[in-house]
Parts: sequence; C-alpha cells; structure tokens
Amino acid sequence: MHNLGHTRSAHQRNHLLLTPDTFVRTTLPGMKAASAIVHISPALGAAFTEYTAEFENSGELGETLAQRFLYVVDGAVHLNAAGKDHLLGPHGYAYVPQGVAHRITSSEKSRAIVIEKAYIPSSAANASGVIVGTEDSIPSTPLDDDSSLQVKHLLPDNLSFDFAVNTMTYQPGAALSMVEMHVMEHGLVMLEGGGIYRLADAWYPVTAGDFIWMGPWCPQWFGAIGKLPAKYLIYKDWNRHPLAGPQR
Ligand code: UGY
Ligand code: MN
Repeated sequence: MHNLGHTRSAHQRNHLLLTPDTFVRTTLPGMKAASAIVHISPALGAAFTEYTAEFENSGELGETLAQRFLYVVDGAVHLNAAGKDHLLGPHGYAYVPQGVAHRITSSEKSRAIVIEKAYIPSSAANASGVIVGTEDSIPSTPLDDDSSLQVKHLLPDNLSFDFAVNTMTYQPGAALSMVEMHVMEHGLVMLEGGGIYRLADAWYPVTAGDFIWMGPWCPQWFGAIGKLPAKYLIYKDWNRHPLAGPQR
C-alpha cells in the first residue's frame, strides 16, 4: 500500500521498533513451507535472535545450534524431542536445550515466536531438559505489588537458565512504576492491546503485532492505553555474571 514513506518503525542505536508494515520475510536454512520475519539478531549487537515463524499446513522449522524457545501465537505446532511428541496450541510454549536434536512442524497454518541464544553454562547448575507448557496454566504475580500489572514466568527462575521469557499483562491505564535502565536486553512482541512505549528519549505508540528490541541500559517505560488490557511477551538475558558470555 502507498503510505508516502511513513512508518512507526524506528531504528536507533540502543533500540528498535518494528511494525508489521515493514516486516520482510525470508527462509532460514532447513525451513520447509515456512518463512521467518527476523526481528533482531547479533547483526545489531544483540546476544540472541528472535523471529516470527509463519508455517503453512505442513511446515517445518530448520535446526539450530543454540538453545531454542518457542511460543505459539496461533495454529497447531508439533515438537518432537527426546523421543516424545508434543502438540502446542495457541499460548503453548516449549524450551529445547542447546544440543538436543528435535523437529518442529505444523499441522495447520500457524505462527510462533522463536528465540534462540547460545547457552552460557553455570558452574552452579546443570543445564535443563526439554520443557513444554502453556501460558494459560502459569499463575501470575503482580509486579511491585501492583495488581493491575501481572507477570507470568514461562521458564523456572533458577541458574539452569541464562534467559527468562515472561508475559506481562497491563490493565487499561496500568504502567511500569519507573523508567527502567538495566544491563539486560529485551526482545518484546506486543500480543494484545497497546499503549505508549518510552525507549531512550522517544515515546512510541505501540499495538499488537509490533516488535521491540531494547539494548543494554536502554531507558524503558510502558503505559497501557485503550479499553482492553495490553499484553506482551518479553525476553531478557538473566542469571549470569555480566562478564560471562561473549564479549561484544
Ligand atoms: O523484566 C523487565 O525488565 C521488565 N519489567 N521490563 C519491561 O517491561 N520493559
Ligand atoms: Mn526491563
């Protein structure tokens, strides 16, 4: 569509906002009847990659050398790992540790958010096994005692994991209580609703379908606007010393 070169997408030194009108699809090695919209990768300085995988009826994801996290947005996605088959519907998710052979396929048109990251081991814990779950059965906890802002931790919070993936749901009018600035980076997909995201020195209107990358120490704040709750899926590196892992 002719939009006179306008978009809400923005590419700044320590953050990225990608709106669906600027999405470009590609096929990653090993993908069959599927394509990827790569949202962020080490090409921009991130220590992880995140993409939306769009599957046809019988699609398949390729291999990865990294650990992999998958969250199904819609459709039906199958994971075969460690000799077991799992069916993931909407809000279903899976974690596959680095080095574990697996296949991810679809039995209908489906969309999933995929996060991959080279694992940083910890001498204090063994690596986890495969995890499969659904967001719907995870209990939520209020952030900073604010019951209008609920967080669900999709992965266990222990040293086996070097990243966290959470959902955060804001009632209309709810907001982060502070402008956060922290060493962790974020990959974020707006799943429902919308609001205003402050990133560094800019305030962006954001809505379901948008992707945001926040680099280390990117000033960040969100307030939900509208009549329905706003919900996003958020990745952060977690549980490791700042000197652990690749030096950038
Ligand atoms: O976990 C977080 O750092 C989260 N509160 N950040 C955010 O929502 N931008
Ligand atoms: Mn944060």
